[in-house]
Formats: sequence, C-alpha cells, structure tokens
Amino acid sequence: MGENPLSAGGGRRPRAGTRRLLVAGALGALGTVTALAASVPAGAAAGTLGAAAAQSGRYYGAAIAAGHMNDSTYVATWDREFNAVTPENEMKWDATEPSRGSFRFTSADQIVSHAQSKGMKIRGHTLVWHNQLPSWVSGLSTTDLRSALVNHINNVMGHYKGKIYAWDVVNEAFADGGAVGTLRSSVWTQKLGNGFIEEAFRAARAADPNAKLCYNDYNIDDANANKTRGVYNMVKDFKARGVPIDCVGLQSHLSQGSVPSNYQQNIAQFAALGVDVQITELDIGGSGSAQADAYRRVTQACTAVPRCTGITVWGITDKYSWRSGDNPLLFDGNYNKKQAYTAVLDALN
Ligand code: G2I
Repeated sequence: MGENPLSAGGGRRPRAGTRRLLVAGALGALGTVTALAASVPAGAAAGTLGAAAAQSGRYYGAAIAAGHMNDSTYVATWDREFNAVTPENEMKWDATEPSRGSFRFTSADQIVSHAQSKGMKIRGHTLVWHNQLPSWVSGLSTTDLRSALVNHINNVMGHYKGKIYAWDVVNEAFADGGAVGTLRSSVWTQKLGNGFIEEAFRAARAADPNAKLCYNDYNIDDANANKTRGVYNMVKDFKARGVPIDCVGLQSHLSQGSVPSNYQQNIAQFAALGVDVQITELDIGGSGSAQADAYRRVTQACTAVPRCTGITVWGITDKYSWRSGDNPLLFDGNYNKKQAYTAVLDALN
C-alpha cells in the first residue's frame, strides 16, 4: 500500500444551498429516485436516515429478515427510516439452492418485492461464502464444484437481474491471521485454489452486467491491518488485470472502543483504487454517548469520501440483532431511537 496517498478524500458532495437546483436538474433524468431527496426543502435537516443520506446521493439501509416481517413495527420502522435493504439470510446458498439445481426464492422475494414497492435499493448477499453452504456443495469434485459455482451465480443473479444495486459476490474469503494475502481455508480454496474469487467475479459480471460487484469482509476496517492489506492488494490486482470488481464492502461489526483511528483513511485508500466503498453490515456494541460517538465517526468517515456510496446497519432493533446482549443497533428493543440514532442522523445532515 506504500504508493497510496491514504488521504481523506476531501470533497463532500454539494449540500443544502445547491440542493434544490441539483434535484430539479436530476429529476428529469432519474425520476422517482430523486423524489426522495426532493421531499427535503433546501436548508432543512432531513428527519429520517434514508432521506438524510439521500441528500448526498447515498443510501441508508438495514438488513431485514423475512421472518420478522409479521412484526408491523419492524416493517413500519424499515419503511420510514431506510431507503435500502440487504436480506440478512434469505439470499445465501443454503436458502436459495438447498439441493443441487433446485432453487428457492420465496423468502428473498418477499423482501425484494416489499423493497421494490417502496423504491428502495437492494443489496444482494451473498453468492460465494464458506458459511451457510449446504453440505452437498462440499461433497463435489473439483469439476462439479466449479460448474455448481457458476450455475449458482447464474441462477441467483439471473432471478434478480436488473433488481439488485450491488451483490456481495464473495464474502469473507480472507483469513484472520497469517501473512498478508492469506485466504481462509475452505472448500473453495481446497478444490478450486485461490483463483475461485476471480472466477466468481467473472461469472457474476456475465450474469448481471448492471449490478455492482462487491468483495465483502469483516476486520478490514483498520487501514494497516494485514487482512485489510490483503484485500487491498487483491482489488488493486483485479483492477490492473481487468477482473471485474466495483466495490468493497466493509462489514464493520465494531464495538464503541474499536473504531480504528484510520477508518476514514481506510475507506479513502480503497476508493483511490477506483472502486466504491460501502459499509455493509454496520453494528457497534456499546451504549449511550460512547456508542453514539462511534456511530458518528463511522458515518462522518463515509460522508467525507465521495465514493463511499452508502451505509447498511445489520438490523433495525437490538431485540433481533445477531449480537444479542451487545445492543449494537440504532433502535432499542421497543423501537425507541437511541442516542446512536440521533448521532447518525445529525452526521448525515
Ligand atoms: O455473523 C454476522 C454476519 C457476518 N457477515 C456475514 C453475514 O451474513 C452474517 O450474518 C449473520 C446473520 O445475521 C445471522 O442471522 O449470519 C449468521 C449465520 O452465519 C446468521 O445466523 C443464522 C443462525 O446461525 C442460524 O441458526 C439461523 O437458522 O441465522 C439463521 C436464520 O435465522
């Protein structure tokens, strides 16, 4: 990463004063998408996360579980506050292709249709992962595994073609320890070798040329960590060799004391490679003002870098968080806005 400026990226997008003009100009071209931003009068602060993010052309999303969609407050909060969604489990391999060649999209479709009816952006999560992988996949020979990988990508991306803003094509391929660039050992590396990531991205571009293709991982929030440097080198190599990649997803499962001091520089260094950066699974364990401060810093780090295009929190309410006990989200178990919510809204505004 030596030749990288690690600079803060500077240029915020134009804000309040110029907003009306921009909206008026963009409406012709973009129609309903910009209507979100148009609902905020110039100079006024937006009252929801999605509308506040939309002022700078960004989205603010949440991971949604189809199984909670019978909770009316859950859906009402999602609709009111967020303008993007990531299905929390419903697009994973075990959900979409539980047995070879037989695809199931019922739960994911439920989320996608709702999101579409509200004009939300949809992130697809995830095509190739070592987790939530049905056991039939691990039993395949190298040849069969390679064709199953491409077939899975073709079918899942094909089903949602034209509906997905960005796909997490490969998730969590890098190891947590070891030398820079070490991949996690999995059925993918064992049978296809390290080239499986490139194979997946090439297949994904062919399957839906209009979706942004992301590499997504956790513990790549510190600009100088070995794991971050491995991902950085991969993206740089992909860009140099013309392997299709459009974005890096920083999951950012954090705690109030663990937001790296170079978090913004990290976003900027990836952006400088010519990819978008998205914060894809944000949650920050903690409480009160310390948690709020951590959320504020993460939000500001994204809005300070033009190519940081959006933020997704990994759930709406603490009561359904995968990190039960950490209370890492913006709404408490009764859907009350936490201090962290206000900090994020202020930072977006
Ligand atoms: O582990 C947190 C996230 C890390 N990055 C990738 C994400 O996809 C991952 O999400 C979590 C979901 O939030 C959990 O909801 O992935 C977990 C599994 O790896 C999900 O947990 C699973 C439970 O382990 C299953 O027992 C359960 O059947 O959720 C399933 C559906 O509720």
